[in-house]
Amino acid sequence: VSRPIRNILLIELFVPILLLTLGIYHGLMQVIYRSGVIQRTSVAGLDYYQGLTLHGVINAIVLTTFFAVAFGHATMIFYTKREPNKTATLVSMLLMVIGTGLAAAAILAGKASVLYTFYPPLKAHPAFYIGTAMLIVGSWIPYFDWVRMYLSWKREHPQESTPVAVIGTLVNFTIWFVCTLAVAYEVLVMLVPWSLGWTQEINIMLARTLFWFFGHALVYFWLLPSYIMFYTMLPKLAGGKLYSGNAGRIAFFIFLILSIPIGVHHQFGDPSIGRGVKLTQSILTFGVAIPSFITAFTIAASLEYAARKRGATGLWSWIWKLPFFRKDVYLFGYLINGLILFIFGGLTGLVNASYSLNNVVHNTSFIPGHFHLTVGGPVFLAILGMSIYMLSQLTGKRIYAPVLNTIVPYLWTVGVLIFSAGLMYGGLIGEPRRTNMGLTYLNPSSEQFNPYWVVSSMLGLAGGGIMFTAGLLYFISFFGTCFRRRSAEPVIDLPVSETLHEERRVPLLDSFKPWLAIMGLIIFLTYAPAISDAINNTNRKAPPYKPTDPVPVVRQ
Ligand code: HAS
Ligand code: HEM
Repeated sequence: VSRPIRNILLIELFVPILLLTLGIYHGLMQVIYRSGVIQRTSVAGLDYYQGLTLHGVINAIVLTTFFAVAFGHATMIFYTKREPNKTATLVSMLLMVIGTGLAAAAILAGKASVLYTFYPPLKAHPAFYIGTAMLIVGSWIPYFDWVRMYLSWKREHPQESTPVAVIGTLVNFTIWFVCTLAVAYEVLVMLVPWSLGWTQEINIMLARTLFWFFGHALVYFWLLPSYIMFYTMLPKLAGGKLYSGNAGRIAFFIFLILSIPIGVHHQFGDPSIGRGVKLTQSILTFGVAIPSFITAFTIAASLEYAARKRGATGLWSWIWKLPFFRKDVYLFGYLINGLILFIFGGLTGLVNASYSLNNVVHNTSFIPGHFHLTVGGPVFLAILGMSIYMLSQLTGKRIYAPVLNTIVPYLWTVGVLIFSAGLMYGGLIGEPRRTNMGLTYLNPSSEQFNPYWVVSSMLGLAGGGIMFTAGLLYFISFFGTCFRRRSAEPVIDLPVSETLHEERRVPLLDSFKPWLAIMGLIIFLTYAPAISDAINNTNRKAPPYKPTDPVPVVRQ
């Protein structure tokens, strides 16, 4: 890989991990505020919602987008043996870095405490919206370049099946491109003019519907790079082979058609959207769990094969033959822990997707419990593991403190399990999300004090503390590696799992066109009525709230 591209990739890995230090600090602050250990509206000049916004935006939007682009480049370069266009790659990186800077400046200045979902009625400074739009547009540019690289590779290899990693990357960025069109409309046509004061009114239901068109597809945009690693690297790291490459191809194409038309499952409680749309999108949500079940069985079979190849016997005891805690295959530790967390993340997702159960858990701390097991599980661990792996390869430097790096994913997993168990237990007994509970529910001198939420929020605090510690150990290893001397030539060399069986090329699994057509059709059928409902049924009003008090303001 040429030097300019290498340097751009390194910037795309370094900038978000540097910002992550702030993101992880605010994770710790969140558990401290929530558990009532402090009863204040702000700490170190940053207020509660400002911190929550920094936490969500940095961890879930900035880190994930930068990583998807950097990892996408690495995958496409490695598998197609072609380089991306240098100018396009540079422009994309600059747009992403400047956009992130603008958005971060607006949040740090206290002018954009709108949370990572940023829909109205919360209003931010235009710099926040423009910065976010630049980050998104910057991430589109490589997509078009990769399509070019793929087509050129395909012309040379017409009879070969497209590698699973290439299908995964292109599927992921197609989902991203289509879903971000809705949020681009929301930001540029609705939010920016409103925030500049050019328009006085805004259709909140339409803005929310456009946001969630993007919002749940966004979670699969976070997840798919991890899935690429599970299929194409994990079996090799475990010492075995991938049970089926075509299973992976099917899984990615199902994600392509079902990631977007399910966003309304975040709006089961929104009065404007009709029951028919909610029922349809609820059913499709169960459909989008299918590729994850396919993945669970395929990867479990691949791991079992690897363990038996190493001489394992017994129905379950083969698990212990896997290379846990091995410094030289630390990436295995990051990926397997992510999978273990995802068993619980996936099951809780299915709870959320069930319309009647959603009424119990919506807007409670059950939801952050769920998503720290998903975005904070397989997604975050794969990002950490692969970022340090790529850093080490692209700089030719050996990893600093490899023992710390090896235990990070295990410590993180213990932390998340305790943290999420606390939040989800709390959610089931009514504990709210996005609430500075130290001011009210967990402040014994407040008349809103609720002793039932002490245990759950303390579990959140204990788990969060362990997660924070794991984060610190990772930073030592990551930044320590940056400051080492080069000891090898820089390369991009990804682990590649062979498939267990000889696989024929299946034309349907090697062409994007039919899947794109189905994708367009389903999106149209599910979202035309949702958007029409959002435009036409907007006359129901919600009560106003103050940011310091979870109880609605009563108008006299
Ligand atoms: Fe979700 C809310 C439903 C997956 C993230 N989700 C959220 C929010 C986030 C999020 C951030 O239907 C909150 C948004 C907000 O701020 O309001 N989610 C689902 C469903 C799935 C799902 C059905 N979510 C994810 C993923 C995320 C994510 C992935 C991030 C990356 N989610 C919902 C719903 C809501 C929601 C509702 C709205 C709730 C509300 O009311 O607000 C499915 O995709 C899950 C399918 C997954 C599985 C698991 C398969 C298991 C695997 C592991 C196998 C393990 C092995 C290891 C092989 C069925 C693949 C073996 C081990 C050895 C040692 C051998
Ligand atoms: C929200 C803790 C790491 C993504 C939260 C909340 C807590 C928390 C307590 C607020 C829940 C609420 O009141 O609604 C932590 C701790 C972490 C950590 C202790 C580690 C030290 C992460 C990571 C990610 C992440 C690594 C993603 C990669 C999010 C998101 C939100 C959130 C998206 C929602 C923000 C919002 O509601 O606007 N976190 N977290 N967190 N966290 Fe984390």
